[in-house]
Amino acid sequence: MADIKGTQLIHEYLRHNKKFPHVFCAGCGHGIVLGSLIRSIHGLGLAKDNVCIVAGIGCSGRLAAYVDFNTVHTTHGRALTFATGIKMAKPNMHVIVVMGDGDSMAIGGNHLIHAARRNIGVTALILNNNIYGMTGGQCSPTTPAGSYSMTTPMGQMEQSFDCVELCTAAGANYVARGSVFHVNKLDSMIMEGITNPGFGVVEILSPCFTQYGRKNKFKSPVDMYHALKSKVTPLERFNAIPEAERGERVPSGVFVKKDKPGLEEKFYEMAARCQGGE
Ligand SMILES: Cc1ncc(C[n+]2csc(CCOP(=O)(O)OP(=O)(O)O)c2C)c(N)n1
Ligand code: SF4
Repeated sequence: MADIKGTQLIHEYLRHNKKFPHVFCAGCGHGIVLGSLIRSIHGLGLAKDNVCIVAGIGCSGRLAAYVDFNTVHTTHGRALTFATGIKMAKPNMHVIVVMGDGDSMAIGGNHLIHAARRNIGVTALILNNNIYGMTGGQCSPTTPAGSYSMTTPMGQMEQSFDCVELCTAAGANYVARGSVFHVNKLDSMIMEGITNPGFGVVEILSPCFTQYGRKNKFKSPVDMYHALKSKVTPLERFNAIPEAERGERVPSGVFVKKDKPGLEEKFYEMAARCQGGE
């Protein structure tokens, strides 16, 4: 495809005549992820017909509606099940799943674990805003201990999931964590997640000022982005800091990169063996 950039990219990849204006609040990180996803797909030179975006329900789930690829907007927590079916039926399709932290790790937590265990060849983008954005700010499995939400007015008492550790332990081939403040790195993580075989997960820290920030002493969306900038620390630098001094810092980078064949590769290889009478 010709070398197009900026707004030309938007015209090329968005369903601009059908689905706009978009629903995202001012300062929402999810729109930045949308831009990163488009740049990554364009950067890899993938044909639109060969890409399928599968989304669950939530503000994050709306991304699928805006882009001009094959798209499926599924039920809450079930995006990975639809994606698994699509990938098994069409192994050459690039299947990219977009989920929120609630969608992927609460109602869809079981599917996330088993997609990683099976190492199905899809790429999961987990837009982690630490809250249920769309439904009014209830706490999610990643709401940090002590922080406030609609359902934890005195502060969250439970410990939260670490998405990277969860997906690593469950067996995913590619596990990375990026943020919407560091978009160039995010673009390369998404590209690597798409091209690496097997199950790829990119956790993306994406602020929600409306439902999380306002309750947790952030003055503005900009304030949240400043906090994100100071918190996110490249993995090597993070590891060099003594544990007692890490404070609020969150490591970012590529945590796992393996090349085990995806489930669909193993399945079609077995099918060929069966048809060959072996
Ligand atoms: C089976 C089912 N349960 C609950 C809901 C209500 N619901 C819609 S979106 C959502 C949470 C969204 O939060 P998250 O996945 O973190 O995404 P965000 O909106 O923050 O991007 C919930 C609970 C639903 N649509 N379907
Ligand atoms: S509620 Fe939060 S996640 Fe949803 S669009 Fe607004 S800022 Fe984004």
